Amino acid sequence: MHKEPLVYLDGRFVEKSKATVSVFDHGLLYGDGIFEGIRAYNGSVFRLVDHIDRLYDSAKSIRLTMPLTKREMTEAVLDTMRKNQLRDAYIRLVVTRGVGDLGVDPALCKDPTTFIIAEPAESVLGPRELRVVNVMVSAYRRDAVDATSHEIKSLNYMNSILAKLEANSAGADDAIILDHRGFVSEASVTNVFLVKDGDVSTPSAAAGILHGITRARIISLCSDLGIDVAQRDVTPFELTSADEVFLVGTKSEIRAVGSISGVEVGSGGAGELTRKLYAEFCKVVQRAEEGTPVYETGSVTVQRRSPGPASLSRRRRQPGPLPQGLKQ
Ligand code: PXG
Repeated sequence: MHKEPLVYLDGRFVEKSKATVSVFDHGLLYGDGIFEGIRAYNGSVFRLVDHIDRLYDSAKSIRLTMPLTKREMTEAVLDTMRKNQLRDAYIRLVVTRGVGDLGVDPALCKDPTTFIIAEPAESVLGPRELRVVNVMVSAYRRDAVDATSHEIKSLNYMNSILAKLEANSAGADDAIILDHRGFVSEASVTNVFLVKDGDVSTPSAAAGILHGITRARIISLCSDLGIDVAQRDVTPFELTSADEVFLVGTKSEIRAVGSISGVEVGSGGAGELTRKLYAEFCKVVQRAEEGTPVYETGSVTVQRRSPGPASLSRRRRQPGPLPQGLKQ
């Protein structure tokens, strides 16, 4: 057993205290990089294929040439879990533009820096009560889709940080951020849903949201329950007059909104549908087939894809099926 957690850093595993990057890394100097925040539940990395796909979409949009194939990146995530003997974890996967000279030009950087941190994390789902949070509407506007859009999961989080600071000083748990038109976008690190007269809505991509993986799973969960979710423009008025509002994200999971800028939402507690979705989501995350298994592949149904490079896990005796839905 290692004394210190091990961090994946550019193809090697290094102890946490030694896992450092250069001060000339453009991820630090300019926020030039991308990341994913991922959870593992009960030995399965939840929606890992979706996270890897989103990471590579982000990379493409910032013209970052990834140092690993999707398959190798997936294995690096799983290996990080294994090296730290984790089953329930929060994983941070970061790829920066890499070390370069001073100067914003990405062409100054030769090789991207990749690191993966996996820490033990207990889910707040399940045994604990659904949390109710009080939020405010931020004075900061979400970056537009033709600006530093949150559609790209980049290392530039100042827009969310400013909104969070504002919430902190107002004594609110979080802030709802509007887009440049005044429609609801998202909260600092979660997507927003509202329920009115049984109809469920969530802001669309046009509002500059991150294409949240929890959001997508909640939409499909609603569909399984026979509920259509409208992805549309949502006004701040609609939020305060909704029966229920809730926030979803990998780290925060599901949180009910009790009030918005001092105005109570519904009865001020968690609404009926929010509770129902919470109960269902608690079950969803525990299902191995919802993610990519860390320690075995034999016991779950996985989608087969064509065999890839031979550089796969040393732990697997044979190539075996690719993890859930994995593309090259
Ligand atoms: N919107 C934004 C802006 C986010 O950063 C989400 C929505 C939810 O997306 P997922 O795919 O996780 O369902 C995020 C989530 C944190 C933390 O500490 C979370 C995120 C980023 C940074 C920190 O909770 N991303």
